[in-house]
Order: sequence, then C-alpha cells, then structure tokens
Amino acid sequence: MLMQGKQGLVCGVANKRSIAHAIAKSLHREGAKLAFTYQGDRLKKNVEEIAGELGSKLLYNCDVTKDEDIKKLFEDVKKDLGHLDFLVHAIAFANKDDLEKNFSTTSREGFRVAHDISAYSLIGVSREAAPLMQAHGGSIVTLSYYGAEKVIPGYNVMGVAKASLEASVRYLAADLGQHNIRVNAVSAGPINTLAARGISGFTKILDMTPQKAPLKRNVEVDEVGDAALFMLSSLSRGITGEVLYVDCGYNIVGM
Ligand code: NAD
Ligand code: IMJ
Repeated sequence: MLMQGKQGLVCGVANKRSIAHAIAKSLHREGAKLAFTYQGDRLKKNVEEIAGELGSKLLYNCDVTKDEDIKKLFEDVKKDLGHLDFLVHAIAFANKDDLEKNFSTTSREGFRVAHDISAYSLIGVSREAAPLMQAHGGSIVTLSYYGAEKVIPGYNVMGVAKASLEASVRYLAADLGQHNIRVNAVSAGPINTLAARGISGFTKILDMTPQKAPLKRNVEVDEVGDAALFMLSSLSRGITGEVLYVDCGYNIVGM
C-alpha cells in the first residue's frame, strides 16, 4: 500500500481507455484517496462512473482554457480535501486539421490552442496546486510523447507543444523544489485511446513499434499507470524535472 494516507487529483479522464484512468487504478490499488476533474458536461457521466468504481465521489468540472475554472477547481479541492499530496495532468489537444496537414501550414491560432491546452495548462494547475502541497511536499506528473524530441509524422504542432511541456516540467521542478514539490513527465509509447483514435497513420505506428522497440511489443496502458504511480509515490522522492520513458525502450534505438 504505497499510497496509504495520500490524496490527490487526477485531471484528464475521458473514458475507461484514458491513460489517466490507468494511473487512477494504480493509485487506488495502492490505497490513495482520489478526486477527478472532467472536461464539460459531455464527459461528466463517464468520469462519475469511473470515480465511483475507484471509491470516489469527488468530481470537479474544469476546462483548462479557463483561468476561472482552474481557480475554482482548487478552491473547491481545498474545501473538500484540505491538502493535496499529488496531481496527475493527462491533458492534450490540438485542432484536428493541424494533425493532418503539412506542419508548415500551422496557423497562429492552431499553435496557440495546442500550447494553451497541452503545455500552459500544466503551469496553471501546478501554480494553484502548489499552496495545497506546501506543508507536506507533493508530486506532480504529466504525460508526454516521443514526438516532443523527434519528428513523428502527423504529430506536428503537438510535438512542439510537448517540447514546451517537457521544458515546463524542468522549470516548474526548479521553481517548486524549494517546497519539496516534485514535477516529472512520463513519456508513453503509442496507446489506443480517444486521443489516438481517428489519427491517420496511428495504426501504422502501433504496428511498426514492435519491430524497433527492444521489448518487441507495444506498451500497455497499465504499465504507464504503474510508472506514474512510482513517480507520484515516495519511491521516487529523489527524482524531479525528469522525463521517464515508458515505451518498451523505443526511444533508445537509432534505427
Ligand atoms: P484521452 O483522450 O483519454 O485524454 C485526453 C484528455 O484531455 C481528455 O480527458 C480530455 O477531456 C482532456 N482535455 C482536452 N482538452 C481539455 C480542456 N480544454 N480542459 C480540460 N481537459 C481537456 O487520451 P490519452 O491518450 O489518455 O491522453 C492523455 C495524455 O497522454 C495526453 O497528454 C496525451 O498527449 C498523452 N499521451 C498519449 C499517448 C497515446 O498514444 N495515447 C502517448 C503519449 C502521451
Ligand atoms: C497524435 C497525432 C498524430 C500522431 C500521433 C498522435 N501518434 C500518437 C498520438 C503517433 C501516439 C497520440 N498522442 C501521443 C497525443 O498526444 C494525441 C494528442 C491529440 C489527439 C487529438 C485527436 C483529436 C483532436 N485533437 C487531438 N489533439 C491532441 O481533434
């Protein structure tokens, strides 16, 4: 029971396939008390059901493009939970046409949206979570992807946003370390979630990964859940500002 007596907030559950759901399952298995955010009424029922299965009734609506939603979220969390030991950020979005067209056609607005939702939001939620963590320290984990550092066909502006996210992890870690708050990213291999479905070429990438990855297979979502659990638990207490690859070793291979 690695997380006995610990409580935290999970942002980014859309449905049962979500990486945030797998992380929440790992945290629940180890005894953590969980609260969840959902993005708008469309997803409330899904998240309510998932939270219920993981012993939680604590749900908050939060659209990370709205500063007032983020502020209200942590005011409510403070009322309901008092303090936070951990925070999971598993949120990304870019306009679909920016993931399909040539990268050089990315519009100013498309660039802004991808960076606002996929990178700035980590800064926004970390800033508001920090005062709730300061007394005991805390751990924040976000999700990244290899497209942050190497060109992956179609990942386009999301790759640039993930590069910004990973740099933000380092700057947040440097800033919040004085309060014993750690900030890390888990860089997951391709997983068939809502955020991957309908992406042209995604199936091809899933099919090609086992040929190159040292473990000769794709990563399973529960493996990402357990790695995030490690980063959120005291087992990783000496680690901050890091990007941990959970990709069956894919990123270490040149060709
Ligand atoms: P998902 O679709 O289940 O999760 C994405 C979440 O982002 C959803 O819950 C959605 O509601 C939320 N979101 C989008 N815009 C938002 C907004 N404005 N406000 C609040 N929430 C918003 O897909 P997933 O694959 O579980 O994605 C979770 C994270 O994992 C993302 O950061 C993604 O980039 C990352 N990731 C995914 C893969 C993959 O192959 N699926 C690989 C590596 C990293
Ligand atoms: C996404 C696009 C292109 C290639 C991709 C992906 N590969 C992988 C993903 C190879 C693994 C999934 N991924 C890592 C993401 O971060 C996805 C983010 C995303 C997905 C969508 C789809 C629907 C939509 N906007 C999106 N914005 C971000 O409209």
